[in-house]
Amino acid sequence: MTKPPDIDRNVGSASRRRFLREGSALLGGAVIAGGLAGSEARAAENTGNLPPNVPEWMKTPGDPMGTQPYGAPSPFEKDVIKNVSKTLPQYLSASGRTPLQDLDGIITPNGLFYERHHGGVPTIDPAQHRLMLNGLVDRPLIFTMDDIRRFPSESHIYFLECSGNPEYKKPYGKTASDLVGLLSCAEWTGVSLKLVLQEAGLQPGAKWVVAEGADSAAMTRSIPIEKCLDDAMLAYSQNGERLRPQQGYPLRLLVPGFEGNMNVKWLRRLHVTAEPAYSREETSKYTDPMPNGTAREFTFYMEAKSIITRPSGGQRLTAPGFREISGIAWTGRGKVSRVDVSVDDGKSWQQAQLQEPVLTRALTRFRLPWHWDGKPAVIQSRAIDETGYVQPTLAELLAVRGDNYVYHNNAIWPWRIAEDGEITNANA
Ligand SMILES: Nc1nc2c(c(=O)[nH]1)N[C@H]1C(S)=C(S)[C@@H](COP(=O)(O)O)O[C@H]1N2
Ligand SMILES: [Mo]
Repeated sequence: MTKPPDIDRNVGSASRRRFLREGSALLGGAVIAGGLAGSEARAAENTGNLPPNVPEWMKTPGDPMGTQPYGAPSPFEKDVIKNVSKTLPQYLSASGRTPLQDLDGIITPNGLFYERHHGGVPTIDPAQHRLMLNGLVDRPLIFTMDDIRRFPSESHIYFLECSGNPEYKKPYGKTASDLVGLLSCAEWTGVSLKLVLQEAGLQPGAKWVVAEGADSAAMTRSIPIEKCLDDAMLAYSQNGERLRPQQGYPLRLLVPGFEGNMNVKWLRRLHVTAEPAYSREETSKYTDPMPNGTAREFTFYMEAKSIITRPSGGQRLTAPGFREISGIAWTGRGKVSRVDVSVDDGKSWQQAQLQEPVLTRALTRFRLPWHWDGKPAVIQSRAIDETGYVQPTLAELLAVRGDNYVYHNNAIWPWRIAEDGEITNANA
């Protein structure tokens, strides 16, 4: 894979100013034109809520405090929900995707955090939950949740992504959520796993920590000791509040940048060993058969990836003019160092602006001002991470891995924009 040429940053900001001027003129025109014809405007007109009238919601006091002791989104946002497959059975082995195309910034609200589970979502009483730590340690220990919370805490913003995102054999989704919605990002609070392991004392020969969940799947994964002594953590909170049941309440393992599956939820046991467990999830699953008959297993890190979330599949551009292209990029290897965007089907690329701060193993938002001329276009983004790795096209990925595998698909996802503004998946 070749590295794209560098593009002068100043070009982007100069054209941004121009686009904004043209865009606001155009937008003004569109609002006036659509104001009389649009059905939304008609409905508003009927209720007399548009200027110069005083809207009805100003004429009486609003709802009293206390009708909603735990806040919820506006009823007008009722369609911003998890994307649950209607064709798959959604009980024991289930997934719900984050509606990435409807979100801004980099943090996923807890109610929209993607979920993936293999044995349903257990209802765990934290008072009866225990974490066992045994195997190659000096002192086997059992922790209550109170014990865990007595350790010094830390908070970090990390993304989490399922490595079946999307599964290779069905890259035919319509929306950003269909394609890469098994991806979310939160601020996690918990305790460094290293501290907890030190409390028990690691014995020589300790090379792996086998983590087991307290769900009916008893989902089990082996984590290399280097990661356990680095940035791995035991998390009990997510965006400031305790974990949601779907995210592993009351305690989950977080191995930042590693494939989602290794982040064992409802964590009940850490077994320190010399060898990996070769559990189901690290042999028959989450392993990629290669064209030469071997298999890639224990791949751990999620490679650099990005997607344009706005404008994106399922949305429609209503008029030519200024558009901000916005999307997210991430890499399990550290920080995103650059995102390039192409608006001409990959013929040329421009450097997008990265929203600060750019954090290690967190989502990074990128933006590029754009003027849609009303003609058919293919837009796409590619992420480059701090190791120099460049996100591949689907064709490049297939050339290396063949088409006989389902996990770890980090290909570029281009969107096709038709003349009427309709946006579809250009890889499908
Ligand atoms: N105990 C347990 N841990 C689990 C799972 C599970 O089914 N059981 N699913 C795994 C998979 S496949 C993924 S992608 C992530 C999903 O985390 P989330 O549901 O919080 O998004 O959790 C992992 N940890
Ligand atoms: Mo997963």
